[in-house]
Amino acid sequence: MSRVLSGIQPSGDLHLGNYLGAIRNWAADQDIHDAFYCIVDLHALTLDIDPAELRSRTFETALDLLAAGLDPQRCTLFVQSHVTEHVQLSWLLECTATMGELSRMTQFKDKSAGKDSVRVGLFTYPVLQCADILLYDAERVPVGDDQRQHVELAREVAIRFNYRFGDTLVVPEASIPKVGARVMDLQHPERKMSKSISSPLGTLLMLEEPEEIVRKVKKAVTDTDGEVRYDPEAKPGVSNLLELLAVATGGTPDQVAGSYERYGDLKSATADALVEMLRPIRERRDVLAADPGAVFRLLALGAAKARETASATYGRAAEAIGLLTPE
Ligand code: AQP
Repeated sequence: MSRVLSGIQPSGDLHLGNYLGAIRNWAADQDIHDAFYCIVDLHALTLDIDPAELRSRTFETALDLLAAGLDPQRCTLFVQSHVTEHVQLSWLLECTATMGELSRMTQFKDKSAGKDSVRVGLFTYPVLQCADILLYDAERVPVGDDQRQHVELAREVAIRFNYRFGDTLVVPEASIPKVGARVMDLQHPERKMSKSISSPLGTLLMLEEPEEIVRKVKKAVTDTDGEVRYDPEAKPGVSNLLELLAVATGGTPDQVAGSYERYGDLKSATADALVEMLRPIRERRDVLAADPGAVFRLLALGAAKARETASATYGRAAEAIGLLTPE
């Protein structure tokens, strides 16, 4: 089985973009790949986060992932900071990456735009992400479209490391879903739905109450031409709804577009389909939340399992780059 690795930041409540762009595919991959999934708490430190809040969000994210179908019997689920090799390998890779490469990262440009002071971690976190991926010899990285450039960086870093220090790191490839790869904000359909950008009415949470799903979808921004047609460029709002309905019902956006003539009907059908898709996740989440000790135990087992692979890869990389191997 080929190895897959992906991660998610505990930077807020998980939303539909996280679920459709990533987590749903992670759950499907568990049975056909050797899957490693990681809650990347170190990445969340690049944002303004309160310590107590970060701790509780990390735990809540674990609960959410389990509720969304990740099963520690079939995958390795762990918290990034529990496996110290992430930071160790990241430093080795930072010493091979260039300022030019990191300055080109569009997420860095977006997140630093207009700020007087920008943290070093915000600039270098794409290298930590390279370490996350490369530590596990991952061949595939299932992510949403926004992460394409970061996975490309991991490829370049691995290729260059292998060229300079000998064959050490597995070169990964991004795996991006055909539909749902970029779920857009319902109020600002020109930008992606995101945890860290506040847009309460534009963001549909994975654990959203059914009435809220209906309310938010009803208020979603569309356009004035009144035609139900899939055209993300000209009709971003309507196309976003068509994508959501398509993933929730298993069709394509063009196919589902043919069944509706009015925006109101499209919105009702989309809201109903999303309520049904998310219902089992909410129900499982309630059951899991009743036994927090079990979740901590699963995370400890996951970290121990992850460490086996991570320490072997780090050892290989440290030796290749010329660090003295301890006796
Ligand atoms: N809108 C989206 N559509 C499809 N996939 C998405 N992902 C994120 N947003 C969308 C995918 O979810 C996984 C986890 O990414 P993340 O933790 O970076 O999620 P986020 O919601 O983007 O969180 P933040 O804190 O708001 O992060 P940034 O600052 O990156 O925007 C990834 O596979 C991602 O592709």
